[in-house]
Amino acid sequence: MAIFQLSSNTALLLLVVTAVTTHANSPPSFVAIPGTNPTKYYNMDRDRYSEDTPVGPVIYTLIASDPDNDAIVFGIQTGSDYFGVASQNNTHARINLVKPLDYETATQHQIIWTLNDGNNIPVETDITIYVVDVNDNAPLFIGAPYTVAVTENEHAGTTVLSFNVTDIDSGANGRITLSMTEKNSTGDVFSLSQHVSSDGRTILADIIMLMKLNFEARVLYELLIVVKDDGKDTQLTSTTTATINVVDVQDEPPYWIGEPYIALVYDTTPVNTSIITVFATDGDESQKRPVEYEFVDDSSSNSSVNDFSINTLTGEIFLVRQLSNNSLGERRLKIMANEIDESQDSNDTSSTTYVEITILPGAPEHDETSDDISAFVATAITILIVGVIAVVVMALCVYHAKENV
Ligand SMILES: [Ca+2]
Ligand SMILES: [Ca+2]
Ligand SMILES: [Ca+2]
Ligand SMILES: [Ca+2]
Repeated sequence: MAIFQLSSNTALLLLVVTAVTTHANSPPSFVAIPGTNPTKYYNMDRDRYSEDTPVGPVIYTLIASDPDNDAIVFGIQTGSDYFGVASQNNTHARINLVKPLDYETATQHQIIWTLNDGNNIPVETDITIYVVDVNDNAPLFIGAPYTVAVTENEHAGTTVLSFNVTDIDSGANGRITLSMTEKNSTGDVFSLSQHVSSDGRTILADIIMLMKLNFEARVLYELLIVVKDDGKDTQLTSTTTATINVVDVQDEPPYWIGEPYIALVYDTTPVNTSIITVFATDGDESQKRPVEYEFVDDSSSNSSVNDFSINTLTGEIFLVRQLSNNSLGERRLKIMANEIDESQDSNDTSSTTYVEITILPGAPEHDETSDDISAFVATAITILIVGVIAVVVMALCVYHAKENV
């Protein structure tokens, strides 16, 4: 019994000694920010940082305390890819960014801070910080610049080009508007139709042809397209071009070069003489078909073509019959140029013109008799002049001879 009493007293004594020599050690914790309700702490929780916050400089100072005044070591268990402890002392840690924030990559970050007093298991504090968007992305034309080919026989109202424009920023920073102007505009040939997404950040745009194109009038259109976001502080724009190449189709007849065609012929002009040449060329400039020529009967005019022939390939017109006094006057020959369509995939097209031929009385033929007379007269005049001179010389000689006598 005595032994038990001693042991019991000894145990009590040991307990008292232990309580005096080893007190319980409490873990550290973040310090509350005065006047916050609900209470906030100096630990960055729910703070917001703009995505253009610079990397390096201190952005926040954590403050913690330890009931036992142990030196606190701050650490980052999660989130060290973006955040770092730049420097620290026993109660404060200065935090900076080690990588740029990017709202478009992550709108928030989880960080687990650790507070280690060296005596307790490190205290973990899980916080969230939020990234604030800035207007750091210009709107983007997907697949730009744009080039399309449009055949000139496309109907008005056809959509010739569709494209997407988008802006990856948020809110007003990503809300975009689109406009289009035509370089060297001669009127509204194209219009822009826009289908805007509900958040305003994506536009599906159609370019619609308001009128039928005409390769022979214009082969190229260039549209300047501008997109602008609605950024609060700075607005960003992007520009691109849409090139519309007009593709020729066979839709033009031949046209004549060198009109009007007027010729003079004498009724004495020899047969097979070339009178005049007509020339026509396909109006489809990029794919000219060859043309053939022919006379066309035209009862409405004095168009007797019997005296003439035309070379179907060259358009050269010849006299093929000897004219006479009865032929004098005006002739009006109607001529057609026909496109030759070797592919046979469309109808030939043609154009007509007129050649006005005036037939005059024969030009004086070369007269050898009159040439002989002219030569005779000239010779006689020459002889007469020589004779007169000889007589004058002889008279002067006689006069001088008499005076000398
Ligand atoms: Ca933007
Ligand atoms: Ca942004
Ligand atoms: Ca043609
Ligand atoms: Ca054409």
